[in-house]
Amino acid sequence: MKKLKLFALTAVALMGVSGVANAETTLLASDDFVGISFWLVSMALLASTAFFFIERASVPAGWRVSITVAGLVTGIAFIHYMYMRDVWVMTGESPTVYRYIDWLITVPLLMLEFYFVLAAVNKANSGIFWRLMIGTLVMLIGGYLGEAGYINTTLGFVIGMAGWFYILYEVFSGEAGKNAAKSGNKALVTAFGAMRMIVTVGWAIYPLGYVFGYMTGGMDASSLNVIYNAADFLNKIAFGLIIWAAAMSQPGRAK
Ligand SMILES: *C/C=C(C)/C=C/C=C(C)/C=C/C1=C(C)CCCC1(C)C
Repeated sequence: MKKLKLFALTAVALMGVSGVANAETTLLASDDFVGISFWLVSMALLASTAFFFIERASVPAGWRVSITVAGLVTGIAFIHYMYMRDVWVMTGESPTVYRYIDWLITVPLLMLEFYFVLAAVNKANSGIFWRLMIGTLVMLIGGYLGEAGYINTTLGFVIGMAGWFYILYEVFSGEAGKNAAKSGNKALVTAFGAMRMIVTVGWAIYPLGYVFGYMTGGMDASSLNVIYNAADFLNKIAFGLIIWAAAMSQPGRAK
């Protein structure tokens, strides 16, 4: 059974690889640095997905679901990066639709992490997740409408920023922030603080990319994509690693 599964996985992986390698136009040019950044991030996402799913067994039971979600985030992003890379390498255009579909799935999962990390230690109210979810939707819908040209780019930016600020309010001063502060659990307080820094500093890279891509006179697809790719590397992989490190520092982990 195990062998059969491995075989099926290998077959699927090979199909994906040959699909990319067939057409001459899809080969990566040696001076296409944006395309190279798509490649680098996709492979890092693949490696972290394997890492999180394997490491899941080594953390205390209460933290396991958080590590699973971290692996889902990088796994989902890996698949999207395969497509985004192809769009970029073949057309030289920003893969905006794939990018936002990826964000639409992975950002709510990252928000779920704040809830799960709180729930790993104490009882947590699910209202925390729903409020973070509303902030996420406002942020991403505003950004998408602006980037895809449905509304004015500045208006899209303002709506997106409002959603992000709402998320920051919740994790710093709202119920989520207060719960973490009064939990009295060292691993949780450290992890929560680091996750909050990522959502503040790491996430700030996205609106910067948006500004450089759309608002500083003329649109620059190359810098926009390099900035977004670097941000995804940090905010998806490092975010998961922070949770993993906190979980590993908890007493009672499996040896
Ligand atoms: C894994 C993907 C992540 C963590 C994506 C995060 C995306 C953002 C934080 C996007 C933020 C934006 C604004 C705050 C305003 C301008 C529009 C956005 C959508 C780029």
